[in-house]
Amino acid sequence: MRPMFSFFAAVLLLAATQAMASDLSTNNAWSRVTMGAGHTGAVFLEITNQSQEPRRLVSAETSLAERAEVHSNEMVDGVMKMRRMEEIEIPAGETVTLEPGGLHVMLFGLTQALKEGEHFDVKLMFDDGAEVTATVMVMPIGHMGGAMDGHMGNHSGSSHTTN
Ligand SMILES: [Cu+2]
Repeated sequence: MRPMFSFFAAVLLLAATQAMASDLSTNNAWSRVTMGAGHTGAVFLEITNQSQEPRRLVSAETSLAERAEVHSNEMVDGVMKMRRMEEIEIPAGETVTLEPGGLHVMLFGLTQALKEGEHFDVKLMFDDGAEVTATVMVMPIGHMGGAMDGHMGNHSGSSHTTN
């Protein structure tokens, strides 16, 4: 019995070590062009939880904004309203997508305008103490999808007519 027990203990330890290293990841982080300093912005991305337990996104921060909050968009009496979330749960083994019209990371008090083609880092903090840094691509106004979707096509006519 004893060697068998040690074997399982070693497997569990290994699994735990790997989980700590890389069980939360992000993909396709993007934001839209904004106006200048003091304005707000929103970050959208996919968060994947490869662990065996649910994880919760509890806060975020970036050097480009005074404050970042986790928000949802909900219909209240026919009107779309933003609400601050205490946390966003990422179920075990699943991916949650923050996207326009739904969940997002809200940036308050931008230190500068977010300009198309630029990128910046946002740090996401989870309830288990994990921190994941996502690189956010700034996409044109009106962009709806991920950072990679349609990125190539948006550079052909780069005049400033969208404002
Ligand atoms: Cu918001």
